[in-house]
Amino acid sequence: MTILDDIVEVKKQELLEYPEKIELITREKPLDFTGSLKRENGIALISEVKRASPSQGDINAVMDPLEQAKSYVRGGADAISVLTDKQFFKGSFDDLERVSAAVDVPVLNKDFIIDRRQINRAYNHGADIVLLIVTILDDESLGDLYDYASSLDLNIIVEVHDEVELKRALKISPEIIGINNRNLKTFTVDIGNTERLLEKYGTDDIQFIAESGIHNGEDAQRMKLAGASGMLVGESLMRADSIEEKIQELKA
Ligand code: IGP
Repeated sequence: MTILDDIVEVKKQELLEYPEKIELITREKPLDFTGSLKRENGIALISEVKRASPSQGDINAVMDPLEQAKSYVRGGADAISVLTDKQFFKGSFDDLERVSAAVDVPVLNKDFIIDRRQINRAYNHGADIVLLIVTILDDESLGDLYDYASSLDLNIIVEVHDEVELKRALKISPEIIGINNRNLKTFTVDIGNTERLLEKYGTDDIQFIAESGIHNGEDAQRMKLAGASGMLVGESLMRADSIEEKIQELKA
């Protein structure tokens, strides 16, 4: 059993407690995220609100997600990611809702989605972007959840870690693919992963986002040079003394 198996098991248990149907609320259309990725100069930054993680334990337990997100936006973040998994990341849908109500950039609901009802929940709590992690889905559910999230006008990041997953992702022709530099089964992190996959599969038809393990300006430059349109950064922003300086360094 890997930690990822444990997480998916907990998600399945949680889903047993969900109502059979989660009604969608009436809300404004999700904000477009692809626009900020197409920007000619520079690489878009998705800044993550991350209290804790299975690999790091508590990262920053004292911060207020709302204040953190506001600092990210002031610093120049193009989007905010909010973890809603409770057991492993100490996040919540309340965090998501408070953040999305307070910022005017797109907000990503970071969770482990295996069921349409989780997408409804993300939608109802103000998400503009959802994440679909290829390794926890079979082809059929990946296609189904992708189409369903698209039908709600949500932006979708299809997350892969290796070549096999990337090939599976390409079959559904997604607009955005996230390349996770962290192997969720072993926690090994290597930003060379984005470089290797983009060297072979990079194309202008898809916006690629480099995820995880990006700590400084040098790492960010490597991701940009590799051809990433965006990057997702959690830990190093959560631990930064000055968020604004860190963002400047990453986006320089
Ligand atoms: C952020 P980091 O190394 O900067 O804290 O990573 C983000 O990429 C990471 O939290 C993440 C993640 C995920 C977490 C990427 N994909 C899927 C949970 C599930």
